[in-house]
Amino acid sequence: MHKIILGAAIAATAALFSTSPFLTHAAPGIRLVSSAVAQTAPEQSYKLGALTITAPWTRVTPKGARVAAGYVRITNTGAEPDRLVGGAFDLSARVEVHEMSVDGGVMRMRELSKGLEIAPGASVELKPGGYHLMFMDMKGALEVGKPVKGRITFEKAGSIDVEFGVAPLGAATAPSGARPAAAKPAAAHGGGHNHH
Ligand SMILES: [Cu+2]
Repeated sequence: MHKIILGAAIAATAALFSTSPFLTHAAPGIRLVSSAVAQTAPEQSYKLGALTITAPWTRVTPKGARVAAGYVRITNTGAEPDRLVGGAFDLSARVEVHEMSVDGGVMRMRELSKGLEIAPGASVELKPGGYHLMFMDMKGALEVGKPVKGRITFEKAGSIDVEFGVAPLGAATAPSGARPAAAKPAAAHGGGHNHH
């Protein structure tokens, strides 16, 4: 059994990442099939002070996974740095800010206990294989097309409520409706509404 050890660096080989039900990150070079990329919809964008939060998304996890990852692009148009320090996610007990990197061919994931700096003028993208929000102790399953409400929290700017679009298992990019590449003006809605 593989266990997620909180607070410790988590290492696994790239091969393990493709098969373990407890890991949610696809290794670079491993491209799982992602369908439904043809739709176009405006990206979701949120303003919080000098910060723009664009296209929050997550993806379906393997059966039995206890964690999921959240991705988003954050742009700081202000003159002061801020820090992404966490957030909330309706299907998880708590949210951490993590960094994933490859060290000698081994993928490692660690919590950024002081958060992730968003420098003035910088645009930081949380994406598979890099920085991400980690949704700990998941208490429900993600389903494609059913966005999940959550919150993103910064040290200075405070918190903003967002909706995370849900992409298929192994998807490398945001689902339609939360897709950064759409590069269209922000709209109030995206990805449809499925409240239950
Ligand atoms: Cu993580």
